[in-house]
Amino acid sequence: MPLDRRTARAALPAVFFFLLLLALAPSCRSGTANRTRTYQAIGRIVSIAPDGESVTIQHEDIAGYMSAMTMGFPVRDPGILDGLAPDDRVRFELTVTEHGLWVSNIERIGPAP
Ligand SMILES: [Cu+2]
Repeated sequence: MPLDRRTARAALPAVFFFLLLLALAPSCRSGTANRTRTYQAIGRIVSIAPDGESVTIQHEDIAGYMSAMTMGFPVRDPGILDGLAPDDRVRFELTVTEHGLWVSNIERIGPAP
């Protein structure tokens, strides 16, 4: 009996370590598989693809993500470009995942200066 109790006590750290792994595993998995970030940006529409599935924007610096440049962005919902035209000054939201990036929201804030 005393021997069994000592064995059980010796096993406790291993049991706690195992429980700790169990507790951490799910958060690790969701942390790597579902890493979605969004960024708010300002820019000027240069052109809109005829199919409405991409928009080229001359954007200002996007803090923590990319510096100012002119580039094309995919759009997953072409409807968000309705009513927008080249030279519109826009505020837009960029969604970035490990599978790509796209404009997830965009609104006109005035004509280009
Ligand atoms: Cu860019």
